[in-house]
Amino acid sequence: MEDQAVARQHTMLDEVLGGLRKPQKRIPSKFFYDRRGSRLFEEITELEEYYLTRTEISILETHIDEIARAIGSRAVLIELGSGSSRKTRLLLDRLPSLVSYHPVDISEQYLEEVARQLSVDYPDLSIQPICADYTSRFEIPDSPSDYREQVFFYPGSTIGNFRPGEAHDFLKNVAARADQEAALLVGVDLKKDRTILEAAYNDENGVTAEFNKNILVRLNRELDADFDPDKFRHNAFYNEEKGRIEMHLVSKHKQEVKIDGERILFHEGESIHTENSYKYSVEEFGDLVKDWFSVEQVWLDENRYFSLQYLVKR
Ligand code: AVJ
Repeated sequence: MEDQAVARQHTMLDEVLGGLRKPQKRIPSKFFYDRRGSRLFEEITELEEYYLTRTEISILETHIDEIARAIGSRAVLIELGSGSSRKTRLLLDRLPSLVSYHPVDISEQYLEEVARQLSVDYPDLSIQPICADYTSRFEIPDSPSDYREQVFFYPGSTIGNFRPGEAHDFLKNVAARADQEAALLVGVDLKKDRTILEAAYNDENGVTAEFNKNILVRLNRELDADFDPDKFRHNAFYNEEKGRIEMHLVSKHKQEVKIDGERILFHEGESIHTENSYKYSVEEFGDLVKDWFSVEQVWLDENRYFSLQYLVKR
C-alpha cells in the first residue's frame, strides 16, 4: 500500500472507533462509498421512492439555459463528491467553453473509472480528477490562466449530510479556498410531508437497507472487524424536530464485535447512527449560507420537492 493509502486508513480506523466508543454509536456517512457502496447508491437513485435524483435532473434539464447562462463562459468547474458525474454531463453538454473539469471524490477506483469514460465522451475537455475527502482540507487545483470564474458544483443534497453548524463551516471553507469571484451551484432537498421523506429512505426492495449494511461489510474488510450484517436491521425515520432523516443500524441482539482488536458491545436494540440527511426550506437554506454567499437564483420542480440554487461568493 502507498503511504497515502496507509494514512487514509489510519484516519478511517480512528474515526470509526471514535464514533463507536460514543454513548450514541455512530459511523461517518462518508464511509458508505466504497466500490459496492457507490454502486448501491447509484441503484438507490433509480428507485421509484427516491425522488431526489430524478427531480434534481428534471430541474437541471428544465432550466439548463438559465443555469448555463449563470455559469457563463470559460469557467473552471469543480464538483464536490462527483460519484457517477451523471448530472454533470448535462452541464458539460451546454458549456463548450469550459476551461477544465475537476471531479473530487473519496472513492478512488470509481473516480478513475468515471474520469476515463468522461474523457472518451468529452475529448476536448481538460478533466483532472482529484481523489480527496472534500469534507476535510481539500486543495483546489491550479487552473490554467485563461479561465474567468470558478464554479463549484455540489448536487444531490449531499450538503444535507452535514449538521447545520458543520454545513456553515464547510461553506466557509469553500469560500475561503475559492477565488475572490466564485459561485456554488448546489442541490438542496426541501422539507415536505414525512411519508414522502420516509419512503425515500425505506424502499420496498431493500436497496437502502443493503446500502446501510454495506458499511459494516466494508469495516470487516478494511479494518479487520467481524460484524455480522444480518445481526443488524436498517432503520430510517424523519426526525421532525431536527429537520433530518436519520439512518441507523439496530442491533437485533446483545452482541460483541471486534474492530482491530478492540471489543465493542451492543445491547439488544442499540443502534449505530450512520447518516443524517437534513431537509431545508428555501428560507432556512438562505439563512445558512448568508455569511459567505448570496443566493442569486433558486430553481424548483413543480412539487417544490427539491431546489437547485446558484450562490455567489460575497
Ligand atoms: C447522497 C447524501 C444525498 O442523503 O439522500 C440515500 C444518501 N442515503 N439514501 C441522501 C442516501 C440513503 C443521499 N445523499
